[in-house]
Amino acid sequence: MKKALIIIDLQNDFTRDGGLEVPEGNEIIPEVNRLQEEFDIIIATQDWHPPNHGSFASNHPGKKAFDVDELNGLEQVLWPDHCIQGSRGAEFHPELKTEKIQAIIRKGMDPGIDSYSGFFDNGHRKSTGLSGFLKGLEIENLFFCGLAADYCVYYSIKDALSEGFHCTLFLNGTRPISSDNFDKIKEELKEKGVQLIN
Ligand code: VGL
Ligand code: ZN
Repeated sequence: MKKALIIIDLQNDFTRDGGLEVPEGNEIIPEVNRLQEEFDIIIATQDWHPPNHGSFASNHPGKKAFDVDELNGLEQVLWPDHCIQGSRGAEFHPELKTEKIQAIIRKGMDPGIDSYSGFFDNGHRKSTGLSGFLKGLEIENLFFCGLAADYCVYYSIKDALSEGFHCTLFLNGTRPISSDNFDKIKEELKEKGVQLIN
């Protein structure tokens, strides 16, 4: 069975001093680089927002970061500005090895909807094409790492399961924004048949 490594959003804004820093986010980089040695097919995602993106608290007058609001009918956590297209914060972390990355899927480009998953936007209104791309390569097993464990990694895995992929999450290769949240997510993913390994 063919396998691929999916590296989620390992970008400057999710690491130390970034716009939406994930605690200990930097610690996974050597591990993700090491994991890449075990894979022939490696895909990465990039959160890639326009400055007027509707997930930014700065675009909701009177609201602040981490408030919950609504965006075109969907509940939306409001984030600090992050991963603005073409900015340094949106670049992959400079210590991430990128030579073997075969395809980069950018997401979150529509200002009217957020896109945590690498497969679909949060309303499942549009596909990114990632599922078809992987199926075209006859890949059945996906191995996930990257940031943040409780948002983009989690939603990517849920969509991958619904697309019929067998999924594994490298716990050493991911970190959450909220560890309480991630404890619940780990239980849910285990029940859904995801392998959690170190
Ligand atoms: C992410 C919040 C907002 C992530 C992206 O990559 O997990 N989280 N945008
Ligand atoms: Zn984002």
